[in-house]
Formats: sequence, C-alpha cells, structure tokens
Amino acid sequence: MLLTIFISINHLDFAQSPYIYKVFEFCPAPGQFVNVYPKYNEGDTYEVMLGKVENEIVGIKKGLVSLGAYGGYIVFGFDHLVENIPGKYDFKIWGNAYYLNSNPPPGVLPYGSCEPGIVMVSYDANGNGIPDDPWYELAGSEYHKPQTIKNYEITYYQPDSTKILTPNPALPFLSDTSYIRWTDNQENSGFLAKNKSHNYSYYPLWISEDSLVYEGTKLANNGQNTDGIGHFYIQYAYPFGYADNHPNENIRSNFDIDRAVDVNGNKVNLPGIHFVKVYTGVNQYCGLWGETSTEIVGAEDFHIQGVEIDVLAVKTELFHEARVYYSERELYIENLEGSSGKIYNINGQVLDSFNINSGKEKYTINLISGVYFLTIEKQNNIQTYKFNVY
Ligand SMILES: [Ca+2]
Ligand SMILES: [Ca+2]
Ligand SMILES: [Ca+2]
Ligand SMILES: [Ca+2]
Repeated sequence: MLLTIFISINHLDFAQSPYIYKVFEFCPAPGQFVNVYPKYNEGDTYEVMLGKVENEIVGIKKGLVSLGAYGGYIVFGFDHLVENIPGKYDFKIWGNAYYLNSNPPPGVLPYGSCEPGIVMVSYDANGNGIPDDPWYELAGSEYHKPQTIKNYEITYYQPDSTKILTPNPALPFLSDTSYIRWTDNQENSGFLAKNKSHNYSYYPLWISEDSLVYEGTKLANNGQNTDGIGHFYIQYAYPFGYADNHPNENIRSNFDIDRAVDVNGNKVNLPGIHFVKVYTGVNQYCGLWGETSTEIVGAEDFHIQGVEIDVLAVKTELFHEARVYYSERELYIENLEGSSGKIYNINGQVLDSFNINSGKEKYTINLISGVYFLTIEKQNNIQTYKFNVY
C-alpha cells in the first residue's frame, strides 16, 4: 500500500538535544529592545521573563532575545557535555548579525549590524546540573589587544518618572539625550539616549533595583558614523570569537572551547562545557540605531550525533523506518539498505552519489557552507531531504 505523508520538519527525540536545553539567568542591561525581546507584560516577574526567554531560544525555536547595552547577559546550558574536540569548532551561537558588504575586498573587514557579545563557558565540575562552577572567557580576536579593557564595570541608573526630557534639535531622532545615566570604573559617564521610534521603557521593568551593575571584558567600539549626523552607522565585525558578530551561516559565529582562558589569560584545558554565558561586549551608541546590544537566537552543539535533516516529502512506506542525520561533515543513514543516494547543491548539480549497502551507513562529506539536498532512491521511489552546512 502506498502512503503519502508530507512532513516539513521532522526532528526525532534524542536523549540529548544539540540545542539549548535550559536558560538559567537573563539579566539584560537597559536597551531599546529590552521589554520587547522578549515582551514584558505588566506584572511579569523575573521567573516569568525567564520562561519567556526559554520559549524563544530553547531547542530550535530560533526566537530572539536582546541583552541590552554593555554587560547585559544570559546564561544557558545544554543537557550534556558539549565536547571540546581538538582542532575543531565545538558549538555555534546564533544571533541576528548581518553584513552590508558580503564580499569585501582583501584587507577589508565585513561590516553591517555586528554587535559582538563576549562568550564565557563553564564545565559542571561539581556535577549538580547548575552553573555554579568556574567560568572561563573564550578569548576572541580582540582579547589581547591593548584597546580591550579587562575588569570593566558599569552602573546604569533607573530614570525616575518625573525626569525632564532633553531633546537636541541636532539629533531629531532622539526624544531624550539624557535618558539613562551610566558611570563606569574608568572615570567615564554618559547616557543611554531614548530613540523616538522606541518610546517605551528601556530599563528592565521586572527589576525593582534603582541601579544595575555589570562587569566583564569590554571591547573597543566597532561602529562608524558614515553620514556625520548619526543617521547611518556601520559596525565592523571583529575577526572571530564573539556572538552576534557574524551572520549565523558564517564559520566565524562558531566557537572553539580550546579558546578558554582563566582570569589571568592563561589557557585552560577543558574536556567540554555544559554552560554558556554571553554578554554585550561594547559600550557603544550608534545614532539612529541606538545603543549596541547583542542578540541571541539559539545555540547548537556540533558534535552530538544525529540532527535529523528535514524531510521534504515522504512518499511511501518504504521510507518509514528510514533515519537520516547530519552532523558536522557526516551523514548517517539508517534502515535504507539496498538504496542509493545523491547529494545536490542549491543549483541542482549532483555533487556526490553513492550506494547504501547496509542498514547503518556513515558518509563523510566535505561541503562548503550552504543549503544542500539529499535524495534517496529505493525501488524507484525517491525521498528528498534538505540540510544546511554551517
Ligand atoms: Ca575544540
Ligand atoms: Ca555545577
Ligand atoms: Ca541589537
Ligand atoms: Ca544584533
């Protein structure tokens, strides 16, 4: 009997998820997207907001949370050890960065919306499933630069409701240039300005404290005002090692646990990690774009075997027992003995073809980043899968 079943995405239940399993902390600094991503409703407690964050980024939901200005952070975890494989990237953090110059000439960095977040990792040393163990920064490309400030600390002050607005005719896109005052431990102070197009509270509304303190490593500003009046900024992507700094499909949004360092900058050898902390790494204002804030969309462990790839159409019961996974250059094909496979690129060119002889096959494939299709033919029936290579 022939069956016709259409399944757009079919992810199997694994004992271990390659994606974020749990969010432990969400402490954004003030910012124009705070109280929006995720949405705050009156009366929401911290626990309610944490639940909303989990709804956005746990698993493969690919929602969006914003960490606000410098220092705002999130702590999330996996349900297993993300292994540190020598010489390989170990996980990816998805953000919403994009380029405006996708193919820059040699020597020119890509730029666009690049809002670098510092990434820290932790191994569950006491095995209690809670991130109460030592944290290590993953040293990104700027870690050893003299412009990078270690042990930076900033305090933001909640504006009171009677605050008088201070617009500036030279900056017509702002409703208040002195909206949220900040001071830091480098003898600087300033304000988060309020943008006319984001006319709601930038201060996390579930917080009762009058001030918020954040600390960490601070990167030099990466923004450049291109029109002199602040209408249009570009942000140069740092070479590697930061979240929300390169587009998700780019290899430079991948992370290698081998980059972990202790507070003195010494390399730490970790077998793997369970927890990740990300915080906004620049204290930067970009005119009409507002303050720079790191966004998080999700995260993925590269080494867990078996993310079932998208089944575009299952046409017959011949394929009901089939399981096809993709995991970092390896294609796992189960219960399809006696069939043949072909891999196509997005232009329909056949890149590889092979026979599937046993019920459990593994093929190593070497593909550049992109979207690919796999077709499997069995007894003149074809099943098509789609997968992404990062
Ligand atoms: Ca590694
Ligand atoms: Ca622990
Ligand atoms: Ca942002
Ligand atoms: Ca962003």
